[in-house]
Amino acid sequence: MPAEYTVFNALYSEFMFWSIVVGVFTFAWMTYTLLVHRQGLVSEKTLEKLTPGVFPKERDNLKLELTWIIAPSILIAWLVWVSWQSLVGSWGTIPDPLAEDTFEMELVGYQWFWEFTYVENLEWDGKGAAPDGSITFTNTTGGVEVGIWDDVATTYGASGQLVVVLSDLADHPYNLTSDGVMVGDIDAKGHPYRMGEHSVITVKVIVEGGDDIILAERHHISAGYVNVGEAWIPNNNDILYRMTTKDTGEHPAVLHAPFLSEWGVKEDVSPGIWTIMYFHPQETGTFEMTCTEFCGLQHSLMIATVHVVEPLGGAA
Ligand SMILES: [Cu+2]
Repeated sequence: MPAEYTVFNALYSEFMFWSIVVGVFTFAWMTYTLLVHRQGLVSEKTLEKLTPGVFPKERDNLKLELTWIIAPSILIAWLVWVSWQSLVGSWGTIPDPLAEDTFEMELVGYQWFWEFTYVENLEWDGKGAAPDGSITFTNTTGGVEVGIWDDVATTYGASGQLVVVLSDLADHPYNLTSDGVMVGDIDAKGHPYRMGEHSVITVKVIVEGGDDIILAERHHISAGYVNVGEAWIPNNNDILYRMTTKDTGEHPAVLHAPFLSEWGVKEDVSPGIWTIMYFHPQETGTFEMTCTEFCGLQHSLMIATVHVVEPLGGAA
């Protein structure tokens, strides 16, 4: 079921309503007819003597015939109209790739997995309980500077050890300096930080007893980052997928069709052809993307996870 804010949600309800109306009418009439005209209930005398191949012309009812032609025609015309309008609403305007709130990505289907490639940077906050502004992240050419300010230091500094962790790469702890402010070169291990990486910087305090309290967490994805089966996309942006399918070397490039049921969008992707698909998430959360074009033995396992996150400062 597509999200409530999508045009397909209203369309689904419209079709469901009329299907129920027609269904109830048809089955009620059918049941009535079956019961009233069952064998033995109508006497031999009044039984119609029908001749095979001859239409019982004397039973003509022009009004009834016109009704059952015109009424369904009006209903079908109406459903065509509302479907057409939702398609226009959904596909009518291609998002401008250069616009601030357009987030472009590449999506390639393989037998049997989805590969996402970032062409724009994305940054968002994970969980965090530190007082507002008491932990700051600043992008610099060398990496990300983390600043931890006095109020966090005094709250946790005496009882525990503040730690900054850069995950996906390696745990990299920093001790709190005496003035309560720490600016660390997170890239000390020589990793090409923010270059084609998805990195998570976590600032946590390890309190006595060994428990971790996460104070702040920031995620970075840089243009060039490639990931299989999982993607993060910014909320309230026009998401523009550029899509094709490729071979894996072992398996050939075949037809696939990514289907994002949350937004009701689906599109065929073919070898050697780049095509697009776009949608506009308006809620954060985790959603599924499946393949809806039979593409071989493990077609049903081609499921990717799409996380909608609240971006920092819009799409980069
Ligand atoms: Cu597929």
